[in-house]
Amino acid sequence: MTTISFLLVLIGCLLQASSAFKIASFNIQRFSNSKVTDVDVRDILIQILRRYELISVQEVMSSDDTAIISLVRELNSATGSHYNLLISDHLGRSSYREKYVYIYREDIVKPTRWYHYDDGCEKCGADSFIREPFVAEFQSLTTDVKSFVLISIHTSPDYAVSEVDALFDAWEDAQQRLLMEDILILGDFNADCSYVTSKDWTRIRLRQSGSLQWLIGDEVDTTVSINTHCAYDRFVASGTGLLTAVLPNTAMAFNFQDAFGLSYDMTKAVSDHYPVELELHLDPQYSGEVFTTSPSLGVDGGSTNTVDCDCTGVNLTSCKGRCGAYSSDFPCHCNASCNKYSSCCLDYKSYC
Ligand SMILES: [Ca+2]
Ligand SMILES: [Ca+2]
Repeated sequence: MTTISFLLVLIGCLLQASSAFKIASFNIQRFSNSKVTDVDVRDILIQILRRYELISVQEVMSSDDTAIISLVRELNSATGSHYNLLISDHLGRSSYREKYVYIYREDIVKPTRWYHYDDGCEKCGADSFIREPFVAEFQSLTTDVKSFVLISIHTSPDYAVSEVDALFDAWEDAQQRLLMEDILILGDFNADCSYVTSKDWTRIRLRQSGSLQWLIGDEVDTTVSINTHCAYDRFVASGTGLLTAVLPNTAMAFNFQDAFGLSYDMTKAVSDHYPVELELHLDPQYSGEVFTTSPSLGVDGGSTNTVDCDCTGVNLTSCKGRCGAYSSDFPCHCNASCNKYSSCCLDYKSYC
């Protein structure tokens, strides 16, 4: 090989490693093995995921991880890149549960610390989230901002207002716990249309805080359906390092139906959501250094705080701070269907 062609190959490798750094959040509606065994759906998912260096995926359904791991394996074989994945606990208050998954280009970005946000005592109905946020700090080689924290969330539509508000507590907790200000809260907030209306914003601290920037506006449509125009999926960011690293006008929904020229039915078979994406400024000094990649796929994200909590001081006959609470042990309930069964606590309407 001549020196010039060697240099071209080297430059090509560097360009491949550093041409862009995009982060996405994608609710892959009820993701399970059926979306991997359907080759058309799987290939579209791969075309979407390969656009990004780091993706937060929501609505991963099964307790075993074979479906999402096999998707990432296919992604790696299609792209020649090395993606790995960090997988949360199976989260929910009933038999219906979901996982959060971070998929990341392991050679240039890797998770360094992670945990499930401790959202209070589920046993007393005093916890804030149906699926507590999954928090992970990442170290990134190619970007200007060298480390940042992602907080993934998929809110309950019924309690989107209180859960989006409670993300403020998860954000403050992450700042204290990780001593980091550069934080991106991302996911399916259900923060629009009938779940969060314009009058609700005044009582949502995450929206009112001057320290946080909402990068996906209320006018954006993140839904595939032609019948809905809702900005459910969001990015909310803090910290000067991260905020200055986000390239202007890159935070948007990725309409993969238009981009790939898909039929409406094919698009809906992939998901009812578009991903939202943003791009980070690259480090002009990036030397080409890479992280060692792991021979195995799938990193266990650990589990929720299982330390037994007690209900001392919790008023089980009130819905104050207990929206969504349901258990056969409770004298009355605060969940969305309590009206139907005439089992609501007396103050349900004023709090939930
Ligand atoms: Ca919870
Ligand atoms: Ca729509």
